[in-house]
Amino acid sequence: MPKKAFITGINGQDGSYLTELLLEKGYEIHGIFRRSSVPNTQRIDHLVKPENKLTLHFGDLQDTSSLMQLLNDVQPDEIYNLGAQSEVGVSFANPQYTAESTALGVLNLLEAIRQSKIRTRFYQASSSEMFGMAQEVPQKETTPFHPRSPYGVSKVFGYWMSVNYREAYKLFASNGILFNHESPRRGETFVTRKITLALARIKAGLQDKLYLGNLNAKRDWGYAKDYVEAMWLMLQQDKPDDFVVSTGETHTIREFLEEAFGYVGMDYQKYVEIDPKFMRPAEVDLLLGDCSKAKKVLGWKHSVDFKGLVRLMVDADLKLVGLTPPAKK
Ligand code: NAP
Ligand code: F7E
Repeated sequence: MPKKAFITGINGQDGSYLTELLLEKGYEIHGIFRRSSVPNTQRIDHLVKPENKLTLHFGDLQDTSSLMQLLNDVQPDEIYNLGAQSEVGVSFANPQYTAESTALGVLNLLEAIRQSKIRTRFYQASSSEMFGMAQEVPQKETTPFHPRSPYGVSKVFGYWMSVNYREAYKLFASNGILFNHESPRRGETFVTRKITLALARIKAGLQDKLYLGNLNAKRDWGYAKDYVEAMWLMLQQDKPDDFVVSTGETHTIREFLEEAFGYVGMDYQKYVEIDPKFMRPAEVDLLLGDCSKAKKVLGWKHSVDFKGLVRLMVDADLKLVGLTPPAKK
């Protein structure tokens, strides 16, 4: 019998890479996605084919009774909770909505598991945003949390709920504390993808300027495809636990701009303008992860570094607008 996985947020960046990984491993996959007035499954459409054991169900983390029904029907061996309102900037504009999906959504799913009495393993998509105003550098599993946004606060709630269900009900629940991870499938409003897409459009003559906010914040950016492997590894362990997943390298947004524009022989300063509307009411200035525990216990390590990540994202967006990427040296 193939293992069964249930994925929330299956049509998001990570959901699509995780689905690919689990299909390669022979899993039967069930994912929930939300009804939308326009198509919203572009990231996984290529996976919907007869030879893949992939079923998409309409569902929402805010609809506990449907979650319970689905879990009863599917009886998954593993559950990956990737669904969330995941944009930090948007969470300041819509704090209640963010809390309902990103915080209470976790509780709804945990309760659906508990009440349906299924035996399963649970992965919670926790975030480096929980460290927020970082209390130490680098950040590891024992670093205290100090979230700086409604999104970060919601993720702290989801983290502790997962720990609580592990302790109270002996649920196999693990938190992946993932630092920023990006890819050509990254949403177009996150800063890395916003930069690489704008760069490609500027090069193609489709856009003149790129408007950004704070260029001084530092992030530990990795490649999403590497990071979904860490999620899977966490659920293959003998016991549940919490793990930081990161590259151990940190760079400013300005350095990302220099690397990306420099790669195609352009000077970002000619194109980038600061628009205060992209500044956040409270910023996370510096994130840098120490993933020694994931390396030691899971045997995980990243395969793509900062420069490699920038280049693969620029290459993909150049192709998207019909341009040829620079020749590899
Ligand atoms: P993403 O591309 O924004 O995907 C989020 C997914 O959640 C989308 O499929 C979205 O569906 C779905 N969703 C939103 N609200 C939902 C709800 N109420 N019920 C069910 N599904 C809902 O995010 P990602 O980058 O793949 O990240 C995956 C998870 O990891 C998220 O929980 C995120 O917060 C967390 N995380 C991400 C990073 C990162 O750097 N990427 C780092 C740490 C943690 P729609 O398309 O319908 O909106
Ligand atoms: O911002 C700055 C912004 O939105 C990164 C999510 O996946 O990773 C992500 O959260 C930095 C911030 O990602 C713009 O102020 C400047 O300092 O790409 P971002 P994020 O906030 O780090 C974590 C780990 C998650 O869990 C989240 O789900 O870039 N910045 N100018 C800008 N950011 C955006 N979005 N747009 C700008 O124009």
